[in-house]
Amino acid sequence: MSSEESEFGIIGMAVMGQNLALNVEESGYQVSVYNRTGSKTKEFKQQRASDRDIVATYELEDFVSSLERPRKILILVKAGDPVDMVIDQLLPLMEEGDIIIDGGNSHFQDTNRRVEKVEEEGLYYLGTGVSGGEYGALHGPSIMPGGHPEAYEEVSDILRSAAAQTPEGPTCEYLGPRSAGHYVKMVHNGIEYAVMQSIAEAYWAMENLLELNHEEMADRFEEWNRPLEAYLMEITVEILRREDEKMGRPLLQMILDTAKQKGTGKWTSRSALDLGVPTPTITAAVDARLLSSRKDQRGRLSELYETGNSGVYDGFGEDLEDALYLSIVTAYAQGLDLLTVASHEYDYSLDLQDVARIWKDGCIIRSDLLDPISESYSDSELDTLLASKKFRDDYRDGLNSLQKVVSAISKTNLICPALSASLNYFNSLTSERLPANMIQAQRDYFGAHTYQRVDEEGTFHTEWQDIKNV
Ligand code: NBP
Repeated sequence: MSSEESEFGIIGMAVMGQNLALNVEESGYQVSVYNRTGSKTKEFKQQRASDRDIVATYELEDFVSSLERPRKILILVKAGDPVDMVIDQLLPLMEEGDIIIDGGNSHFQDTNRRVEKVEEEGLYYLGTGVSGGEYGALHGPSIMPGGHPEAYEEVSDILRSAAAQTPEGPTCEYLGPRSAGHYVKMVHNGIEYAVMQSIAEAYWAMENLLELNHEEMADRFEEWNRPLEAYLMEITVEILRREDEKMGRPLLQMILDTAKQKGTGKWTSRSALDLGVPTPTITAAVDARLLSSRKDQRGRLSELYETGNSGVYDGFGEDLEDALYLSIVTAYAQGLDLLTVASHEYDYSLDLQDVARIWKDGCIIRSDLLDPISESYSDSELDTLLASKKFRDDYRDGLNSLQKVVSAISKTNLICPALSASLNYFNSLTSERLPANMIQAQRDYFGAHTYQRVDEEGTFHTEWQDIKNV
């Protein structure tokens, strides 16, 4: 063990913990590491960290006492109960002013509870979203910290040096009190779900309607991604080009069409519903994964119905690019709208310009699109991206393509739930009149819920039926 005390500690030596330990050490800090299963720590120290200033510890007491005060401990264990178990083990060993950072995908309400518990003991708790997967953790993730600002000041230099570095600064910024960081990370993941689903639908239409091969599809996505520089588009290109070594054909063809989920998309939709914020593209993406998982049922039902793929028309391919672009923009618009409302509801005081800036690099939804998004939010009055100058023009230019693509795909048995949800979201939000007058009337009819009128203030009720004669 090193004779000096470490400046930073990490608990959890799975993918994220190992890579972040190497990253923080690379930034010039001595790091102590600990994992419940000691053999993983040993293997890490002997292999990846052999020549690094990383102190491997095998007892939690040794780990804690290897750290300088105030201790700064990043937990990167499986989200849920393991985080509580680690906190319970740590608290008796730590001292006032020490800082626990939860870097996992914890639910924001769990983070609120943990902040309260840890702060009651005189310590600090920073709920901190970390995105960028394995690669980001090693080379510079997007880091979304929330919690007590004084505690953040203590760890700011370390986190900012580990984050991705952009011309506008590191992709790590203090976001707000309590669970602000984990809330932003949750919504990041919700947007991720919606962008992934939109891309999957474009791929599906290209393969089945345009009948392009995998290389041709990769070329198109690559071309479409030039102005976007979006990580999810980049990996789509690589995925389409990857061959299955065993079968000598595109690997994608050999991958089962059932998508799993860990729950962060569902959390986003659920929170949006709780706060009364429409996020239909994100919810459509969650539903699409659920539907995909019904593989057996899909197989059985597909035999009962005719299929037809007659939706293609001249110019469909060009329109598909615009449709995908608008669906991606709409995914960000919905996520940012949710953040606006959540910030107000939970007193996070989020700065959406900062949020967009720290998503610019190091995370799964990184894209050059975040530049105009961040610029749009320099207008503090902006309530939706749909109203910003830049995106208003984009919607005007591309809307017809999105309409034609959704309409064409809808004439087949192919699916486009995210593209279609984006279109309906746009149409709803830009329609001065909606058929909700009928909903009001129906509610009043069966439940005497009353309604408002267009010509008079107040609430009204109509006796729609003669109860005595029903
Ligand atoms: P995992 O989520 O796979 O968790 C494995 C780690 O949790 C191991 O170190 C394991 O220790 C530890 N652990 C468990 Br399981 N139960 C424990 C307990 N009761 N007490 C102490 N330790 C326990 O690791 P990961 O994929 O590195 O992710 C870490 C966090 O970061 C998660 O919240 C994840 O959602 C989030 N995240 C992951 C990614 C990614 O790309 N993987 C990206 C962004 C965020 P053991 O070795 O003793 O079993």
